Amino acid sequence: MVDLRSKFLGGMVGSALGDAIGEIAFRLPDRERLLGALARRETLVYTDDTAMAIGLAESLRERGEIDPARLGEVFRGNYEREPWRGYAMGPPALFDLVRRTGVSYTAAAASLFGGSGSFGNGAAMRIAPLGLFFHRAADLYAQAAASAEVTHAHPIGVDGAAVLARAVARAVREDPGAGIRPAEWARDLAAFARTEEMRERLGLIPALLEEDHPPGEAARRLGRGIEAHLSAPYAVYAFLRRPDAFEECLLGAVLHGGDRDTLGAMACGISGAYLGVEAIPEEWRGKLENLAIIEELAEALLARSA
Ligand code: R7I
Ligand code: MG
Repeated sequence: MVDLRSKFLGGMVGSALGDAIGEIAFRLPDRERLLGALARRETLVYTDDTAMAIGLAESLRERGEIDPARLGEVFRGNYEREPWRGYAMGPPALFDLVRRTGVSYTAAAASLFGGSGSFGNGAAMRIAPLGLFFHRAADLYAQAAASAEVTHAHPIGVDGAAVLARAVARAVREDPGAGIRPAEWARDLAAFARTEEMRERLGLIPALLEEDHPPGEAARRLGRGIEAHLSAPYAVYAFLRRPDAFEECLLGAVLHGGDRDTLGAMACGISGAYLGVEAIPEEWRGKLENLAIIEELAEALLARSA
């Protein structure tokens, strides 16, 4: 049995490594070249996905709950300190709007994209700390939605965060020694989703697993884009195809095109929370930028959630 501490560390470190290694895979989208580059690199640098996961973890550590106003402040402070992390256009635009007009983060987020809010995968990519912290909560959807709406007001953007949160939370509760039933997992997540777009894609996963399609084919069918419903399902698939092996989950997530860093962050947050931190190759862990800060946050979340 993997203990809770290992699972919290695994979820946080796993998600950050999926992000950092996924980013490298944009330039080296081939298994052998990517593994070779990872062996040579000294530091694995993460992107906005992990910067925002850190912000979410910091805010949960401080408040013990989702406080949207505070979460927005923490996100904005971290962005202003490190604007070069690779943020898409939504978050910087809304931080600017809040600074100029004084409206709330949730109001600013709701005004983006012509008033529909963002359906980008940005609320899902950062969700690992929330899934860990609330791994036993009955109101997980509401908690994930409250964290999402600080930047992503569109129901699909929210749904991506909620589905990933449930996957991480369930991964924490499952014993890797006992194994999981991947198709049942996918059906459970589809039933948890609240938008047709997300349900439909998640609903394709059981057949894709059963017919043992190559991951590239699954990526094409499920989507691997920047939109929440066209990336969260493939990240879930990458985990469910190889729940037994962190490294294979990661390579499956990042080697088949699309939004590689975010697919890696989402898939590997689940994998790390399931298998525990010891299942993550030590060589990769040791090279992760700001490892001590990320580990400390995982420990603090565990202490505060207990
Ligand atoms: O969701 P978000 O934070 O982006 C996350 C991605 C990840 O890959 C990160 O690694 C980073 O690279 O970016 O940022 P948003 O700007 O909210 O959403 C991402 C993109 O999705 C937008 O810039 C738009 O191109 C698109 N998009 C929309 N397009 C039209 N209408 C999101 N919502 C809409 C919409 O409502
Ligand atoms: Mg990124």
